[in-house]
This record gives sequence, structure tokens and C-alpha cells, in this order.
Amino acid sequence: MVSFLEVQLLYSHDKGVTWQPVTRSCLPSHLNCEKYTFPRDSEFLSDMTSGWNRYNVPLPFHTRCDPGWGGFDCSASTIDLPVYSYDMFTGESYNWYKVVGGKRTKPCKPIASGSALHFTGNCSRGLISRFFDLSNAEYVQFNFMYGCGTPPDNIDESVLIGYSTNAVDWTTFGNLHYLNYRSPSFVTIMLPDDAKRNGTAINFAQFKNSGQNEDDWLIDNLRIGGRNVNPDMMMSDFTYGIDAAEWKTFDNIKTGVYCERSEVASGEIVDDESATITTQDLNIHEGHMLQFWYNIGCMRPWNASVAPVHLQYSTDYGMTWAYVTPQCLSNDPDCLVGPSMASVYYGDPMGRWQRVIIPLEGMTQSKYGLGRSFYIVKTY
Ligand SMILES: [Ca+2]
Ligand SMILES: [Ca+2]
Repeated sequence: MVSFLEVQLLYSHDKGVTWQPVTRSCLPSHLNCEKYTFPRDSEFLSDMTSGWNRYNVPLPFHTRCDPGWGGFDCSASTIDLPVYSYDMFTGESYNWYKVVGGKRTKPCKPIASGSALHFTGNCSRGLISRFFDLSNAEYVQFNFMYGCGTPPDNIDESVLIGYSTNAVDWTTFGNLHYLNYRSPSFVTIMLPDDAKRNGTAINFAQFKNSGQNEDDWLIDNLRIGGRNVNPDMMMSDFTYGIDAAEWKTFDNIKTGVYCERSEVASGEIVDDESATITTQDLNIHEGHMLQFWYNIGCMRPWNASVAPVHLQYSTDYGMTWAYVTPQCLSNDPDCLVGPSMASVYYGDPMGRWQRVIIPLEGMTQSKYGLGRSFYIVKTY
């Protein structure tokens, strides 16, 4: 005699030829599953379900994940995702899943170089990245400004930065407060630990705006990356151009022939925008050296004025900068190494290439003390 009746909830992918249960058992002996579902194997048994019952059955959409995705909630990448992204917004990019209410334009003020992404739309505004492998990433960095049109006047018009591991639920980890960023600013926001995984998307969203061109915002040189362990050396000869994994920024810099040398990086000020090249974060130890050749204003007439190159470093992810060699007067008690010139370089009257070698050991003992991040800026 049958003591209970049974109804099974099944699904088919092949038009009803074969059927599988919508939910599977997850018993303590099943080592591969973490989420418990009920009823087991989608079997509704009459003894457990007499009377009216309400069930909330999560669909196992891992069987219908997008190509390249797997796992219970389709958040585990089954393909290699990019480990960083960098966008100067010079052209179309595959980094972005959605760009809503914004377009590439020349900004009203110099921000980084060339065009920036400008959000002015009168409906939704947001920038959603594709998924990346951020297991070893550290931060989101970008240049940002509010108000080429009318700046925001309400806190809900602030731009928020979030991450998601499933493109549905987003966690905010950055808030670009509406009262700040009224002039172009460089921003570094550290990734929370939960965002450092394989299969994370980043989202910039402004949930309210007062209409077209109001509360507008601009973003440029957007980098999602960094490394939890930085390399302790770097050599770049520009043979293959500039690698965005090696060089953090390269605004108004190109590679090619300059002053009878090939495969060099050269910069030129454009529309009041600096020419800047910045290395990746480096781990500087005692005994490290910085070496490079430079040539400034080659082929210019002897009486033409050419802006010098400033060589600076930062130990706070680019928020503040100091000269690699500080200017020291001979009677300055803070100068341990004796009198020296600041690391600012001018053109040679004869147009010759100059070699620079700077020991960096003083930096690990500097007042910043960290020596973790190291940047070089040359302004031509
Ligand atoms: Ca740009
Ligand atoms: Ca407003």
C-alpha cells in the first residue's frame, strides 16, 4: 500500500525528451554543494505537504549560464578574464558592458588628454564594466570632474562606484561626493576584499540628475587594476610602443623617432594638457637605481623657450608628488646628501641626449617611509 503521493518538478532542455529535477539534493555527504535546497530532488511528497503549502524554488540557472560562466549562481568564470583595464577614451572600447547617458567628447577643461567620457543625459547615467579577474587587483583610478554644464546641488546627484560578482547585486565602495571634484581631480579608490576575485564588474552610477547637461560629470584615464605585489624592477625601451600594463599613464606621449634616435617616447604639450608618463607601481628597495636618457626641445631654435621635464614620485597612489631629487641648499639641515638641484630637466643648448642615473635608496628612508608606489612624471 502506497503511504504517500509524490509530485516532481522537472525541466527539460530538449523539448521534453529528457527531464531533470529543478532542485537537487544537497546532503552533508555531497561535498561539492554549499547551498541547501528543499524539497530534495524536487520531490513534493504528500506527507510533508498536506494542505496548502508555499514553496520558493530557486531555478538552477547554472544550467543556463551565459557562455563563459558557471557555478550555482553563474558568477564563476570558466574562461580567462582580463586582469586589468585601462581606458583613455580615445576610441571604442570593449571594457564596457554599458555606457548610458554619456559620450566621448573633448572636455571643457584639460582633464587628462584628448577626449573624456562626459555624462549629460536626461535619463539614466551609468558606466558598467565587463567582468574582470580582479583576484590580484588593488584599486580603481581615474581623473574625474563635475560640472562642465551645471554642477550637482543634491547629495543624491553624487556618482557612486560599486562592484558586482553577478551583475545583479551591487555593493557601493566609492562615493564621489557632489560638493567635491569641481575641478579636475585624480582619484584612487581601493577595492574592497570581496571585490578581489575572478569575475567582478565595476559600475559608476548617478541615480538622480536634474536634466540634460545638469549635474554632469566627466571621467578619463580610468584604470581598474593595480597589483597586490608590485614588481621591484622595470625596464622599458619603447620598442613595441607603450604597454598600458607597464605604464600607468601616458598622456600626449607617442613613441617613434626623436632627435636621431628611434624607439623613444616623446611628449608634447597639447591644448594646455601636460605631457605625462607615469610608471606602474613599483616596490623600491635600498640600492635601486633610476636611469634614463632624455632630450628636450631638440631641433628648436636656440632662443625658443621649451618647458622643462619634472621627475617626481608618489607613495600614495598618485595623490601627492615630490621631486625624486629635492632641491637642497648647502645649509639646509633637512638635506642629508648635501646640496643638490631638484629633479627638473632642461634642454641642452647643443641638442644632445643626456643620461641620468639617480640612486633611489633615500626614498625608502623618506618621510613617506613606504617606498611602495613609485611614479615618474616627465612633462615636456
Ligand atoms: Ca582621454
Ligand atoms: Ca541638480
